[in-house]
Amino acid sequence: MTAEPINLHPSHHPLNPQTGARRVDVVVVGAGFGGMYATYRFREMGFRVQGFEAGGDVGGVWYWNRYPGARVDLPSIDYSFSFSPEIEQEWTWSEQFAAQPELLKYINFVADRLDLRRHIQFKTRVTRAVWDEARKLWTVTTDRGDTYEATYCIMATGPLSIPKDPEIPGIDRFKGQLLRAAKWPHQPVGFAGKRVGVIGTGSTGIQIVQEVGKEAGELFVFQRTPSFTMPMRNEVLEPDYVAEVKRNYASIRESARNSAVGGVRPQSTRAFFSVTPRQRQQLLEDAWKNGGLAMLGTFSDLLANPEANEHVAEFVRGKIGETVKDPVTAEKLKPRGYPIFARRPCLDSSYYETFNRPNVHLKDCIADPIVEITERGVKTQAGEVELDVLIFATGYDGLTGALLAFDIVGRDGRTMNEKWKDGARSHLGLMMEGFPNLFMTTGPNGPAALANIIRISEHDVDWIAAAMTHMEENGLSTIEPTAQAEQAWMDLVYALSQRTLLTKAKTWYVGANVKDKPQGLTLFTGGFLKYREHCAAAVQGGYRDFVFERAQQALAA
Ligand code: NA7
Repeated sequence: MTAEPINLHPSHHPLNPQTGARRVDVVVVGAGFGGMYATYRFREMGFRVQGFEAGGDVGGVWYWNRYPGARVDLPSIDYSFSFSPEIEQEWTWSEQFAAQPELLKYINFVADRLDLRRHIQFKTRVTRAVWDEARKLWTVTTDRGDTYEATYCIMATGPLSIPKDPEIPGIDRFKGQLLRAAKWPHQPVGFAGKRVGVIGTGSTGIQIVQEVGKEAGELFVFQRTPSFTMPMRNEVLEPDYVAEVKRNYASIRESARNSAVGGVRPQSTRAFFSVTPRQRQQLLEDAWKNGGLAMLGTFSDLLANPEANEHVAEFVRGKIGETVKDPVTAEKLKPRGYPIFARRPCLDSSYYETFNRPNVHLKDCIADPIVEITERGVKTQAGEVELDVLIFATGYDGLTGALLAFDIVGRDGRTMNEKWKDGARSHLGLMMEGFPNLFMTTGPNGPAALANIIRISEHDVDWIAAAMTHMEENGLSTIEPTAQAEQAWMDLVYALSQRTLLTKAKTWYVGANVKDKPQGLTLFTGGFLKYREHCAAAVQGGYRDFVFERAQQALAA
């Protein structure tokens, strides 16, 4: 990995002497996958681009999430940029599911290869973005006191970038080492001989537990809602396989773009009850053996038919029972009361086996709730667990958190917080009525979280690039969706959401993990391919769902 870049002051951008602001064409907020591609794409179009990133370098979640066991749960081949055939050929993945260090190495490789860092100011948070109606531009200010003026503002802030501490009193009191998965130290952390507690058993907690359980003196896993997790069955990628992939990248990407999940993995049109119980059992056994997210694709109706879903849930509970030796612990680990796959399905290599270790203890926070954090550890109703290290794997203010973390002020002084007070609204997950020239990548009401986020990011940036080209070619200064189009999209998102079981669990997908957050599934559940079709139709229809203003109407910026 390269050393973290020094904070660079982009003095090459012209200064507006009247406002004291630097003038650019495009501001990109965030330097994860979406922000990196946006920065590259818009630079290649000839725009002056300025990126801002809170982290010390590129990478987004993979910059921050350095906890032991952090690993992507989609195949690395899919979870990588597709826009550059050169990069596809030059980079070689070592594992089917890459671990965080390899992902970050890849991200750094791309940043170096495309010379992206000179456009990005790191360790800098955007604090405010205000639409200037007279001059038709965004004024963007940062926590370093910089001000920029930009024609276009791109929010590549990611759906999972604002980590959430648990709502437990006393966090500041803890005298041991407090670690947050999503802000993990850059230096290695040793657990040998230590009493370690982990709060949270989502994808993150599961990855941490199976790693730290091997090393810690004692590991206490504080579980409120158990997750369903399935075998990842990670593998080293053989050179022959990699060579075959490299020869076929174009068709692999094409299949991914034309799939519901934005990746190459089995999907089926077979309904669960269309085959005999024996065949069903065999198919589930095969999926369990194959690993990854194979099980979700085994039948077509697992997120639509509650009865089918429950059969699969029971199959996984059976596997938990077979793996975990202590029947009481096994029972507590078995998720009940919500459909399998309605929470993000997790993949593991030895999570359930970890509970067979004598040093690992499951603390059931439903039967015995956490009361507070103390100086010494975690106090539950039944008593205190003394700890040297306490790890929070307690999730994120997902989908909207990063966009509402600072002031975005659109037309007529209306803020995003006002616009979204009853829940996130957008058109195509890309734009909002009242916020001209402000674009989101992987935004709320798009398919973020339900499909490969890199495919979505690339798609969204390409869509935005096409809209900008349309504007430049036609002398247009602003673009904004109509209120009717936005409402129609929200109606569609809502109607589709009513057909899935995704609304039947308390998750970050529906905002249930954040106190006082408006509840609802602000995700497009029609699949990536359908999403792309809707976005393409908006363009092919001559942007009739959008209003534009002509450049001469704007005062000179
Ligand atoms: P998740 O999936 O939101 O999981 C957070 C976990 O933290 C979950 O088990 C929560 O239990 C638990 N939690 C939160 N607050 C508490 C308190 N106060 N007490 C006990 N337990 C608590 O976040 P992840 O980071 O694991 O995964 C996020 C995404 O990253 C994932 O979906 C993948 O897309 C990758 P709860 O469910 O609220 O009972």
